[in-house]
Amino acid sequence: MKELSSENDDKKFLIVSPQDIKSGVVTDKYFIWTEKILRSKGLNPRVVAEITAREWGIFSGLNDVLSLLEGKNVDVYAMPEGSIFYPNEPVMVIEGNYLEFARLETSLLGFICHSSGVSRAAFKAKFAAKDKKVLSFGTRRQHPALAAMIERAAYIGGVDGVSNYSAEKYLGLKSVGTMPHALIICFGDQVEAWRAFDEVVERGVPRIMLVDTYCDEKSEAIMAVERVERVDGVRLDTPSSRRGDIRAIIEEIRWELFLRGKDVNIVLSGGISFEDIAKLRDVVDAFGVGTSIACAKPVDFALDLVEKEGKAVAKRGKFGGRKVILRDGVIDVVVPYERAKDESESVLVKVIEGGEITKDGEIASSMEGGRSRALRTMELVRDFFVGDGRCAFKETLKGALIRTPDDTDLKSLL
Ligand code: PCP
Repeated sequence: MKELSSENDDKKFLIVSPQDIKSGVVTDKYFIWTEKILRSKGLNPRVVAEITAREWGIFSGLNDVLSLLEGKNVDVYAMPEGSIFYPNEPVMVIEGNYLEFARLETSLLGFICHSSGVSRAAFKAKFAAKDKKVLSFGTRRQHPALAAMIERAAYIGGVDGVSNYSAEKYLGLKSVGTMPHALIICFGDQVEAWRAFDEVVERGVPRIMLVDTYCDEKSEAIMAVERVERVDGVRLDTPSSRRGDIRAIIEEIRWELFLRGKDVNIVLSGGISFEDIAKLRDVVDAFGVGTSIACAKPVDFALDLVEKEGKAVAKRGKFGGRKVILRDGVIDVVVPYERAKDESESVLVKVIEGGEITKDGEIASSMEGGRSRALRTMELVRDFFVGDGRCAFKETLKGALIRTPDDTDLKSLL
């Protein structure tokens, strides 16, 4: 089969090629049969497809969807990246003849399910950390071909820094980090390793010394500040691998450093959960988070046909007809397209017109724009929970869907 041959066949890694994604080789077999059946019966209806999830999240991955759908004869509307979305709200709408995009559904959903899942996790981590820093340390937990995608999604979700070096090349983001245990073991002496780091690494990089390789975290933290010329912080990588009360250990370390007049930062990493962040943010300055962000549960987006030849349709369990989302801060009202007074107010913007990416599409898929949007949303969600949660939509149409941060699981991380 010609379409299944790949230019990656002679490469060392099992990674599907961008061309195979774009052309729809990366699809589920049932779409191949669907295409064959519809073509043989001369069916190719004009449809409106909506992409919705049953859960809330932070939307990202639009950049790759635009690359996927560019050149297809469709119009696409989408939420800008970094937007919060709630259950049953369309994050994207595709209008066109079904066969134009049918077999791309698998890759399209894959792009946004994974990326938005990572963005949501990063958002939760940063929401829990408040003014303390969150660093994405988890690309080693996933396939390396996904490293830049994961760091981009984490950055959009609100992390303060990403550790994968490829982010510099692929995203233009400066990568961050501390030091591995392997460096200390290579020296066989933690003080020598710390001093070497201080001597060799560029001056602009914070000196965060890893203090749990050979001895107790407190002894090594004291050793670091007393024996190394410049120390900006210490990293404890042990909360999940050691018994004991990590909060008590951190408080002891802070006291000892305070006693010595060394006001250095505490960085905590190793199996950190969102709940750990919320509980420890008062004694920790930065959290290095791996699995909880990089291996986040994907969002359960589905693509459904909601209109066929101009008529509202829906399968069981879905809301039929094209919709408009009206947003006030972080409170949404979803109304039928025909009932919306002013379409321009919709959260969904036209990102592709007749196969061409629009100016709005470029803006909506900007990484920095997405991150600013998510960070602004974080503050609005916080205000919603500490305020009266008032809905400014005074008159909503009967039957409209109203969604607020109460539809998320963020309250427990306040
Ligand atoms: C890595 C790093 C972070 C870990 C991964 C974050 O640890 O030090 O603490 O991932 P997690 O949240 O999934 O635990 P190691 O692989 O132990 O590497 P090293 O010893 O070099 O720090």
